[in-house]
Amino acid sequence: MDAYLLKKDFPVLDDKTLVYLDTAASSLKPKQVIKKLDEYYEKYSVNVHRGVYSLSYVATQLYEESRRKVSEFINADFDEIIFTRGASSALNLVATSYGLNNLTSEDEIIVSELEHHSQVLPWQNVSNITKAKLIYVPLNKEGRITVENFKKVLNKKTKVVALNYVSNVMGYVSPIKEIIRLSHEVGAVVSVDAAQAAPHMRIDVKDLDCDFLAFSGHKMLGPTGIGVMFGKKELLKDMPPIEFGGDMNDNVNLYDASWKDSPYKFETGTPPIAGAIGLGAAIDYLNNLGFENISTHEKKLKDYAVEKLLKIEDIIVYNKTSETGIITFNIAGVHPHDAVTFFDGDNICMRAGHHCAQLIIKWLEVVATLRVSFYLYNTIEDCDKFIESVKNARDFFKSVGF
Ligand code: C6P
Repeated sequence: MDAYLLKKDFPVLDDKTLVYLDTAASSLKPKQVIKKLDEYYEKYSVNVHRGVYSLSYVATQLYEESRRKVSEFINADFDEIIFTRGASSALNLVATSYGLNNLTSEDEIIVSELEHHSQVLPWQNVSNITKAKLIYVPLNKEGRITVENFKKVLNKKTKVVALNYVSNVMGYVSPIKEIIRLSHEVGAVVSVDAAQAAPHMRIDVKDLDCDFLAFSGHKMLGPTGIGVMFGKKELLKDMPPIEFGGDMNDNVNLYDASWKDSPYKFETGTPPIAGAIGLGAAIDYLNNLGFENISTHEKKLKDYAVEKLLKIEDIIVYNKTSETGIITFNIAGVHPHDAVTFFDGDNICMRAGHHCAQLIIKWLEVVATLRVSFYLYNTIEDCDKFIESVKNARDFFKSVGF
């Protein structure tokens, strides 16, 4: 895999001075995906499932073809793939439809401080309404979820386990397969937040045996406004829709109505057609490269950058042992928002703040952090520019008395 060559696929990188290190927030989009979106808008930009004319039939075929691609991408069945607005709405769908209808005050929900707000807040809401108890897995001293610590909180009252596959702040890969196996032993269902996993590693929902899994298209080269919720069909069958309206219904009477089967009962109204088609193109692109190549490349860049970062005075790296392409760090005494403004001056895009994961930021006992996230289009040259900018930032802020 030649990242220098791949850069040519990404129009935003026509600006050769730009160093894009914020893929965990959203990836850049290759022209292969943009072309597919253009094609839909230029040639078939009509609604799906409704029109009894050829153009609508073509649009429907393209939309459903993307569902097939997504199902093969994560080894699910076709009707287990629900298109949503993104990972957040997918995770909310699980909590609202499954959680609100299956939990009582006798039950427990396991989450962790390592979660993105989109995984923890929907379950806080379920807990507030149903009075089911929210239980946090104690993190180990590195801030990881471990099987050993998970066993300490798992018990017969656990009905739902809602955890991340990869943390968006620490980049750690959770031992999710073993967590799922243990959860099933006590009869709990597991909802996996795979927003930071799907862009970087092969996911096999059958091998994991997870009950639900969510991710977003825009973090994996796809368009914004499209996400995926996977659910096992035996669970989806009994789950009620959470939005009502066009296309999700079967028979409608004055005072009641019936719903289509999954996935359609969860896809109310005109779906994100272009988004789904673009996501299919993104999956083709990733499959072509192969996840082995992608993750090896990201890890190489991350290890290279961490080694150099640690040689700079006043740099604190919070996740030295992470297995993925995310580095979370600070320059001692410098607010991350000041630092990130300095980096922007060097045309380097990276994130500063709590990364929509305040619980882990509080756990780290800091106000915010800087975060770099590598992807397939980043190069050693990007790392070198980033390191140079960090050195300059550190020297500048020290010189003005920070
Ligand atoms: N994290 C980040 O900069 P949406 O925004 O719905 O596409 O994805 C939500 C989400 C859920 N889980 C995890 C682990 C995530 O990282 C994200 C999005 C971005 O870290 C934006 S806050």
